[in-house]
Amino acid sequence: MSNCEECSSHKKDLLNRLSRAEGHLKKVKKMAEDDAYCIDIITQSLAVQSALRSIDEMVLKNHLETCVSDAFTSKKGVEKKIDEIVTTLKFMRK
Ligand SMILES: [Cu+2]
Repeated sequence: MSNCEECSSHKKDLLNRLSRAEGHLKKVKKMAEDDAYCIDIITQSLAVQSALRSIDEMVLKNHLETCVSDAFTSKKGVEKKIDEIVTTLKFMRK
C-alpha cells in the first residue's frame, strides 16, 4: 500500500475491522472458558468467520484497485498478479 489519503483511510478502516473481529474472537474464547452452551459458541465463532471473510473481500477489492491496476498500467508483473488472485480465490472458496 502506498501513502495516499485513500490508502490511509483504507488502512484505518481495515485495522478497525480487524480490532472488532479480534475483540469478538476474545469473547468467543471467554465463552469457551466459561463453559457456554456449545451452539452459542459456534454461533459466535461463525460471526467472527463471517467478519473475517468480509475483511478479506475488502482487502482483495483494494488490491485490485491499487496493486493490480498499477501492474496493468505499467505492464509489469501482470501474470504474477493474476496467478496470485486465482490462487487466493481458490482458498477463499474453501
Ligand atoms: Cu495489493
